[in-house]
Amino acid sequence: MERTLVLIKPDGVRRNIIGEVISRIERKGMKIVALDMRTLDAGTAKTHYEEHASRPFFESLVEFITGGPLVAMVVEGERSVEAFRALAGATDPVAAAPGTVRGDFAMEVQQNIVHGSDSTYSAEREIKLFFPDLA
Ligand code: RTP
Ligand code: MG
Repeated sequence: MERTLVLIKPDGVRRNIIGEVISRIERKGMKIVALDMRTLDAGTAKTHYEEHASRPFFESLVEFITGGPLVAMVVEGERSVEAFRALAGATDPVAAAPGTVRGDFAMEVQQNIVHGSDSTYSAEREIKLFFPDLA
């Protein structure tokens, strides 16, 4: 069964929509197999977003993602990487379709509520980073 790493970013936690996001994942038919609330240190945040290290928004992204508690989850299901990305919607919430998490709850590209791994390869790397003890 395929696994993906989902984050409810600090903006989602601040806005009290943890339950809303989890509910959408469960309603879709995916299973939460690990879950933890934590505040990321800068090192973990930089490793998580290392593909964006040279982008102009990197520093600001690290500041945002470490700026408060987030919820990290491992979500399991058939094609869960693609399935969760579809639930999340486009990166830019203004362009994200209504009915998606970002389309329904966000207006700014950085504060876009959720993260989902973008490939099975990324999922494996990110799950190891967030849940090193998970079997
Ligand atoms: P994520 O990695 O968080 O699931 O989001 P994504 O794949 O849809 O988007 P990605 O390109 O990987 O960007 C990672 C996160 O960086 C922030 N971002 N800011 N122009 C900007 O200021 C900008 N572009 C991206 C967003 O929080 C995005 O989700
Ligand atoms: Mg990404």
